[in-house]
Amino acid sequence: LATKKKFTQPVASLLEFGGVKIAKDDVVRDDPTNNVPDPIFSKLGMQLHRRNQHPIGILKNAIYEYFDTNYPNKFDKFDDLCPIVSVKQNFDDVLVPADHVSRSYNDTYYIDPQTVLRCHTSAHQAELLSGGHNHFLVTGDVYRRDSIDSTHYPVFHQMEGVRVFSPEDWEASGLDGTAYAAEDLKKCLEGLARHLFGSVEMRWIDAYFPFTNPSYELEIYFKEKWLEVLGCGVTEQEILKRGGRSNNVAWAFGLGLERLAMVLFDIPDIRLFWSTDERFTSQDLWSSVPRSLTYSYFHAVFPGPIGDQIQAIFEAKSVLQLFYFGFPPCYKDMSFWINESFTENNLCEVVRGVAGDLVEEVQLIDNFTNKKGMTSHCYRIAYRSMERSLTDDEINELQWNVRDQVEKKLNVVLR
Ligand code: FA5
Ligand code: MG
Repeated sequence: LATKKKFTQPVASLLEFGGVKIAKDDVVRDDPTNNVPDPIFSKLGMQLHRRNQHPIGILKNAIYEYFDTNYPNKFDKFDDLCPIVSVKQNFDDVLVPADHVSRSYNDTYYIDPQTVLRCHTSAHQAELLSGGHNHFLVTGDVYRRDSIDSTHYPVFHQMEGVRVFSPEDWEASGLDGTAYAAEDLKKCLEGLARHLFGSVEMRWIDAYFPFTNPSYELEIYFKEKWLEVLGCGVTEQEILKRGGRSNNVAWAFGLGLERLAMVLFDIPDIRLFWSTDERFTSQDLWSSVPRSLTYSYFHAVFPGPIGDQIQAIFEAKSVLQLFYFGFPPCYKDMSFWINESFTENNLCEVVRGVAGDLVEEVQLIDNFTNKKGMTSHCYRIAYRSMERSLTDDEINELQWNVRDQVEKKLNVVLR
């Protein structure tokens, strides 16, 4: 990458990462093989999961604690593996088929045709297995082109866990290796959920991943909805075989750390993890938040009348909503005729490029095809600052710019 000829900009626009250098999109904008925009580029290296006072770092440590207690000295931990990986690591090594949608430029950020921002921590499974690791946890930032709402963000954090078993582990149980691993996996993750939440309503859903079989997802009941928090399963034998473990069986999981932290700390919107507002980044707020929030905690942090006020709100809902929902959302609709190449992920990228974290949600609210076969979409964009009230002028200008950029970049016809 460092030698890529277009990367001849001043050092400030280059990012060096574990010996790998990459350039900002604005200096390689003429490179159609690079679809990493500036707002995403600027997240590289932030490593929220390595900040001990940040909710993501606190959660990582709480999960480590669970594994250290239940499996002393067993799991090797990695939290600074480079998020820039090869297509081979991200997809081929975990048996993602050549025609799988997740490989598309619509779903994944490419630095060049062979290099991506990892879209999951599973990208490191194969190399760690080949490196001789049998029990490991990998935590890192992962990147996906995705839709926009309160539980999806284009950069988020995952923790991967892998455990390899030997025949002696399952032979005594009377189960075959796969059934044994599946049972152990569910027990491990249910134990983790209890460690983090005490009691919480959860359910297992059958799922599909190219790298595990059987596969499951775990959902947790949060804000009147089931929220998917992790994927997992029994590792495909082919992966173990390539890693020199033909006689073994393994399980693997990938946790969405933001999703778990949202439930744990009652965080209403995923953008809050990136807030630089002191009220969110203050050590006091997070470092000693008890596992299950209590109003007395907030009373201690905010003494006096404000504590009373917060207590009242907290009794009704979460204290974070005091900040967050204190500011009103503003909705703007836009309709346009789409073309064949239109995708919602592309739209979301354009909207985020203009409005950044001021965009809360992009939602398709109307979709029809006329007699001539032209299809129109109407999207409703919710704008809301987490830190202040937006003015009408400000929102109108954002929407104006969004319309302009959508028209130019997506070649759609506004209605
Ligand atoms: C995976 O990424 C698999 N690699 C997980 C896995 C690992 C399965 C090992 C089997 C074995 P999935 O795409 O479902 O799976 O993502 C895993 C979790 O990441 C989800 O359950 C969710 O909690 C979280 N997640 C996914 N997309 C987003 C997003 N845009 N924003 C925030 N969290 C997300
Ligand atoms: Mg999933």
